[in-house]
Amino acid sequence: MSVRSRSEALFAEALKHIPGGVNSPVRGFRAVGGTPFFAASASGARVTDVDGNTYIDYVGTWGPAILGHAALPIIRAIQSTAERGTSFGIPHAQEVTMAQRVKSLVPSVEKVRFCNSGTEATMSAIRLARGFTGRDLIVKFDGCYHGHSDGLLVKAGSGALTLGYPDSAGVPAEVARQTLVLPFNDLEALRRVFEQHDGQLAAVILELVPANAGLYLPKPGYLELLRQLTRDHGSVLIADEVMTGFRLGPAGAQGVFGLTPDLSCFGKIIGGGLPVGAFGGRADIMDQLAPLGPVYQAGTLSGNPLAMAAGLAALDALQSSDAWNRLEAVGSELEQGMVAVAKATQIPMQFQRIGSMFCGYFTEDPVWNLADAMRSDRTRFARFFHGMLDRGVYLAPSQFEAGFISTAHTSAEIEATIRAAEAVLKTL
Ligand code: KE4
Repeated sequence: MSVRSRSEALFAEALKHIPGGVNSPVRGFRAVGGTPFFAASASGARVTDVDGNTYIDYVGTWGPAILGHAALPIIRAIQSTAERGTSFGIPHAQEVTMAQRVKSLVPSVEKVRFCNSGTEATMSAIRLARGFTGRDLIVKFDGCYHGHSDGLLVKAGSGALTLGYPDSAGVPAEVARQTLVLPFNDLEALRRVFEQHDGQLAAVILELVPANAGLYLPKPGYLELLRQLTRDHGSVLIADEVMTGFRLGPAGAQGVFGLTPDLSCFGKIIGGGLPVGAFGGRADIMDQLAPLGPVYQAGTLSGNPLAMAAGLAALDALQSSDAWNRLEAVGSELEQGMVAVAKATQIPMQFQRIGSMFCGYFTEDPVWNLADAMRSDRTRFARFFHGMLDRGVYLAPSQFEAGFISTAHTSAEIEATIRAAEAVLKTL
């Protein structure tokens, strides 16, 4: 059992000043119980807490740390950029370079705008789709999380689901009514919503790989039907790739599934760990944005030079190596090991993975949607989480989050993780 007395003291102090002691709910360990540890430093595949305990990290600051923590190219890019100023609020070359880079990697992006979070990206994409179509209704899927803007905090995933209130207080009923929520992977529900609201749907927004209720995949034909229906009915198809973008491959999940959305949202990796968001896609839609068009969107720190430099350093490192293939290989090694130890210990676990993203559900059957995910044994998950943490492995502190592997994770980390899992599963 790791000693975490300094984390406990810090958390007690944090609770006096910050609601719930955290600046983002899912960090608070509410779903798994216990006190969150406080990070002191992180390097490569590991994070070290203020009590000196070191953990193999499968959260990776929720996705940005695809190169592992404190990756030298990113650190150097931030240092050298900061010496010339940390923010201008004036156009600068790096934001043009980053825009060119995003377009070169994601063919569906003809124009792109940067902002400061995934929430801003999806909120802005929705406003843009409404401005472009002149329609109000949007469709999302239960369990999908797209950040915390009012209209998207309806049957949301991630922390909202983890803490048990996917419909947040404070969202006006008339706003929530503009958001229709469907079960994911339900072809009939898709057809029905377009029949019932023909000509009224401004947009459909989705995670192509829902990873805020754990992680599950689109069934064969599902994305193709969605693309066909949105095209036939003049609705904007928005792919939320804040987590999957530049992680599942150079063109993210849309590259893996061969989908061409109208707009895409990004974040995380393209900031190299600094605050960032982006949304982009068809030029005829993007050009509706101010100052060109009537849809307003803005941000003091949008295109911040430090975030652009850090993000470009991350993309340079990914593109100049065999990173995505290595992430797939290490992810496959983890999956094979976890499936084997779950089988050996006869613990019902569905280990679901795509590339370097994964989730282990404690349930007998495969998970294809939120209802399936809700059938998993979260009490068992909480015990597994703490057992792994005590053995030096930090998983996402919620059943309704995905895990992330970085290029800093090697077979040594995977083997240590599998050994820890085998020991913990025997205690469940
Ligand atoms: P941010 O506003 O947190 O930068 O991004 C919101 C967002 C949008 N879209 C998707 C698919 C996302 O996963 C997120 C945020 N991801 C969560 C982790 N599941 C952030 C962790 C947190 O809320 O602290």
